[in-house]
Amino acid sequence: MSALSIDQILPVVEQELQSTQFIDIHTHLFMPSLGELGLWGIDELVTYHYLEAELFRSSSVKPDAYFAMTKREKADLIWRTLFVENAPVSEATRGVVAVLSALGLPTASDDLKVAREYFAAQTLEAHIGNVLKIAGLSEVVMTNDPLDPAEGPRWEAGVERHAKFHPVLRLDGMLNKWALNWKAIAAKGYKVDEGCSDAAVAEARRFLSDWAKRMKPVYAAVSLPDTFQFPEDSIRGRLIAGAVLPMCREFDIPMSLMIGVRYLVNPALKLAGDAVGKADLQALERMAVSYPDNRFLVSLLSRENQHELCVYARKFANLMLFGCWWFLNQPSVVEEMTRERLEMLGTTFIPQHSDARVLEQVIYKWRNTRRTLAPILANTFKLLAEDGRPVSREDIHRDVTRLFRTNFERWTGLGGAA
Ligand code: HDL
Ligand code: ZN
Repeated sequence: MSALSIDQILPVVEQELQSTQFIDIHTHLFMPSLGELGLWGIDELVTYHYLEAELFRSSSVKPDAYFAMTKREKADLIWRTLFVENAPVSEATRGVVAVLSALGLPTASDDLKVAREYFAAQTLEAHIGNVLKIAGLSEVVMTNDPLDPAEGPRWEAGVERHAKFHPVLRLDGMLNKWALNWKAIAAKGYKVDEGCSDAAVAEARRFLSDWAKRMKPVYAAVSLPDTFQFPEDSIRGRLIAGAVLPMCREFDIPMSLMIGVRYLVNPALKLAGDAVGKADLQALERMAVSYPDNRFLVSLLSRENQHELCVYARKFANLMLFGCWWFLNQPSVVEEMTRERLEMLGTTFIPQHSDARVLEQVIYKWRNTRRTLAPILANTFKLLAEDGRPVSREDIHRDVTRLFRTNFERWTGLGGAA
């Protein structure tokens, strides 16, 4: 394997990032057979909840008035306010510009007429293929909540699978909203009760096993508040210990814990109303040490939790860090997080996921990831070369593949990876 000169390392890193097809391990995208749950096109891009939050800072419109508008009215207002009357310099607004540019559409129009005509002319299957190709993705991982009344019945009726979309058994409806949802589980023939007795926990496990057989998820997942504690003599604590983790072991799938959300701090903003809080990671420590036969994917929402999460990943090989989640997914924070992860964990983590809710967002989210990470990865390899170990293109290819594919494939068994 020929050693690269210091000056060759950055261009080779950029080439390997560009030529490697990534797996997007957490999105809110849906395979075509799940119908209108799947969001795509300019009106969905422009009314993304990140942009709705930014609208209210630049417009006199009040949330109630805004949410009473039609989708097109909302998009026209956001476009005018954030893209015409102001320069779209935030991460989320610039992302829409990057998508329009990548699709050869005007990026500085006064209205959305041309973009709407373009998307209206697309057929979804071909458009999905084109978008994933531009984004450099071989496949994406979905978020599928069996207790979502808009989605659960579709899976129960039977849905056509899609090779580029992998399901995830999302458990917020069960773990965070038992009081709201236990009757829906009971209505399906599972003998559960409001207080979630031991018998109910066993039935909840049967419910999860039945869904794991139906959905064949690559992992199970839940988002958790900043106040999350474990173990905990609560409905959530008992369901995690008695139903979720045993099901994950039974089906040999990881459990994804996304911790640190402060839900609806501003309810008027609806999906845009959540904020962030620093979590007590001793809950994660106790879960990792108590369940050595469970594998965990972990993403934390607070920047202040990131360094200690790297320490915990060094202590527990059954923890796999992933992503710069939500309020962390901007270059200034991604750079800090990725550098400390490389320094403390080498390539034993998954640097990013898109969290895309609208199909075309993967274009900008992965363009930004490649652009931000290239100099960071190049610097990592330059330091290695300067410290006396020659670096080859093969090294860089293998490590980029590990970061953005192999780590996830091994963790989930995707593609038969051991
Ligand atoms: O719970 C989650 O999966 C979060 O990613 C939320 O969906 C959040 O609203 C979001 O879209 N973050 O990007
Ligand atoms: Zn998400």
